Amino acid sequence: MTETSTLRAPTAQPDTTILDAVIVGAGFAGLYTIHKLRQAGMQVRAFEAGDGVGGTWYWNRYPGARCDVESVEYSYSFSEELQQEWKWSERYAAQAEILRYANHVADRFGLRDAIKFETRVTSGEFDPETNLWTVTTDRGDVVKARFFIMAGGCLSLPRMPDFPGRDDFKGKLYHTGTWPHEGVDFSGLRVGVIGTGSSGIQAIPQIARQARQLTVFQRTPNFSLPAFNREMDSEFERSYKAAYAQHREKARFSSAGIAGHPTPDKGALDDAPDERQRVYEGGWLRGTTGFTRIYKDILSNPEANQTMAEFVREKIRRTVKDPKVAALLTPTDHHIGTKRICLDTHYYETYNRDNVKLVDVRRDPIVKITPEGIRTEAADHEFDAIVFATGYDAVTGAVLNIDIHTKDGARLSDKWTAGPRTYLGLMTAGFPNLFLITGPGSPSVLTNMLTSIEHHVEWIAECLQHLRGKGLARMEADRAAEDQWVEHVNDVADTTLFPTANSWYTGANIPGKPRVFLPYIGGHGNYRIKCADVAAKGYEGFVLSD
Ligand code: NA7
Repeated sequence: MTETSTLRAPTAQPDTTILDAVIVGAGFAGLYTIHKLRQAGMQVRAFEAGDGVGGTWYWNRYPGARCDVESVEYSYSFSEELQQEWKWSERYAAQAEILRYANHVADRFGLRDAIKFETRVTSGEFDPETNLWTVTTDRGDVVKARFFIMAGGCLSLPRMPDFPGRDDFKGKLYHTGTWPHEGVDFSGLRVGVIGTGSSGIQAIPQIARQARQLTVFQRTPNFSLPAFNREMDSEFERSYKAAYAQHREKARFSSAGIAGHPTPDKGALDDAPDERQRVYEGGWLRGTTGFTRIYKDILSNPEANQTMAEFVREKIRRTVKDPKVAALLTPTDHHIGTKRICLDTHYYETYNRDNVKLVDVRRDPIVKITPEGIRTEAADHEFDAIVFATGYDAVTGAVLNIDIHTKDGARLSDKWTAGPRTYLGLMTAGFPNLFLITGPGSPSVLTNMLTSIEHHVEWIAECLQHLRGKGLARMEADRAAEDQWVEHVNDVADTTLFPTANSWYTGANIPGKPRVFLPYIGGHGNYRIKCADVAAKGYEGFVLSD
């Protein structure tokens, strides 16, 4: 049997096809994996919980949902025709447009027939005798494949805090990550929003414009910058597209997978205060998450960080008219950039509206959800609708939501009890032929996800072709290589300020989740070079066998 051959049963039942790969998810990672592996002549099937493609952009339909990476960068680079023909209408694309793009890609490259929709993968079992994975779903599918590929997303398992009484609420409850497809009309309603991360910060200004009364329950104020979103400038688009290949190459070897981010050689304290202020003003007006990269040491030197944090705090104080509300909205408990920095459109201005109220749940904690609304220690708040903008079980959630185990009883959830362990974020020792796209220990959520996704998919596709070419059936991370990588991931994180914040990057948003800095912060470009080097050395640190 060759690597690409398939076994077909004489009758349709049961399905004895041995696929080359089963892919979890049909977001941007899943779609490209289908395409790339099919191009290599492999037979693949993807399972997708939603009834359409798009992943994050399929689920996150809350008002104001928008990407914080510029649309010319937050898009696939693998097809020159695709990147030339697709026209983005705004600098930062809104959810609906990104979802249209995902659908366009699925149609243009004929990917839909590889996907079974409305089907969630529930388990995967590796048989060391046959080197095959048996994958099962909540719709009763049982399929066998040589490789099992996790493309379920880094921010795809929504987290609902377990407030007592949640089921008793008589109004409507929403989570930003599972928003109704038909949309929600908040006109005339009293609305409570819990959470002020990216999702809350994007949704709050939009909801405030519709709702009769909006109350925001904030636990931690976040640093947010104005996005200065605008319609796509046709001259910018033309010149960007003319040099697309160069921009993409720059992104691939940049720190965050974003060509437009600055690459400073100066530290913040190298400039005199006046000059620094000028630099910050200029950066502020550019409206980008690259703001925290204006100086090379913002994310590593507390003193440097403080100069930038204070600049943004002052902007908040100047925008919000009521000084008490401004003080509540001003972050003081973490270094700027160590929780994901947000880009907004009129977020702070929203608190100047008469119909918007802010509750600080650190001083006045939520006690329970009542049939009428939310009870805090100090008051009862009545609502017609409550929006949970409370985030995700990030990076590991979607992987551990599947019962991944081997026939001889090893379970991934056991192995990762004290935090995820991977080699390069791509594989985890003890679970052969299981690949993670943008897994823990890879740059993933610290980068433009599209850059990281394309890199991983291409690396994995090449790797599978290598195995096929050599007649090898099995690949696994070597435990010692994995241990070294995990140590390196932690060491690099510890040279930065990131681990000091209680963020979803560290798992701190989920009670009981081990506190581990989940992504690799050594820079996308460096990481890419490392992965290429590993492959060039015959997949150094992996064990390949037949
Ligand atoms: P985030 O960034 O995890 O934000 C969740 C927010 O919800 C954050 O403000 C949390 O406060 C708050 N939260 C969570 N649990 C509670 C409870 N129990 N009580 C009160 N407040 C709570 O998720 P997002 O969806 O906004 O963004 C996720 C990423 O998606 C984003 O970074 C972009 O990359 C895209 P906390 O800060 O934990 O105190």
